[in-house]
Amino acid sequence: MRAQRLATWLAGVSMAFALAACQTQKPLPQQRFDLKGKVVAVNTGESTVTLAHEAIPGYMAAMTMDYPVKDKWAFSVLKPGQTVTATLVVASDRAWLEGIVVSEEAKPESTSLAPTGGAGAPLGEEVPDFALVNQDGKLIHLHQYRGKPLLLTFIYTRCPLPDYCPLMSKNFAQILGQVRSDPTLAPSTHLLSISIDPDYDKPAVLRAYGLDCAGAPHPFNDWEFASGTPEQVRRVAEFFGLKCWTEGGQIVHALITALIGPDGKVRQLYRGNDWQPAQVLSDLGNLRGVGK
Ligand SMILES: [Cu+2]
Repeated sequence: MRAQRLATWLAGVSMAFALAACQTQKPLPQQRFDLKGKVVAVNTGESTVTLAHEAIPGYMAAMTMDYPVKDKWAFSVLKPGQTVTATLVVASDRAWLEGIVVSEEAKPESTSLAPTGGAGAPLGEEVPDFALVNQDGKLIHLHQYRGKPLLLTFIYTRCPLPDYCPLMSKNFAQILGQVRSDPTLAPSTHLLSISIDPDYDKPAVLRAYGLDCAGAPHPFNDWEFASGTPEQVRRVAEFFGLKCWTEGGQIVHALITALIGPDGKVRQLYRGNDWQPAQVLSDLGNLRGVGK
């Protein structure tokens, strides 16, 4: 374990030198922060660890999120309930943990931290007519989008990690750009980003965020940003199997994106953050003519 940490550290040092050498081109893109928190879940298949961590002063509030971990040993050593320290590395388009050290073993009662998010709606399941409130403060219902494909995801505007919510919004912007320029997709695709931080993401906040993401001239015609009461958001999140709840004031946070057909049924679920816009566009293309 120690050898691996040393190797990681050395790799970091040589990278710092390499970056310093070409500093005339770009400023140092990586930031590193000390992190302390509790392991909530170990997601071996996704190579991530769900961590409920303390605040990083000046950078991010205490929260619970999935973090990529590159050290393979971590997945046989880490267990829910352990207290760990680590370095959070934030590069321009991704973030991950390095140098994880278990500072305290799990106490028996701490297993109650384990996430309870369900498996999510099976493909083909009809999506209920969930009600939400959009960026204009207007009540929306999911059934109003029937007759066209609906692509929805979950975000929150304050999310500071570039490969989580900001990446989802970046992907959506890319998909929207394609949809708008492809006459076979354009008239009939709607995007919806649902905030899991309803206390902070009021319509005005979502509107400002959406203007940044969706672009002119009619930013909200084909991409809306919505939230609602905590109960409304919880019900939608639960239906799609999003691991998401608050605990001690912290946002618990995974990622899921869903493609709903014109018939109002779940067509695809894209979990995590490694799905590509091209994949969604191809799935959208396959939906052409369905349910008309
Ligand atoms: Cu996020």
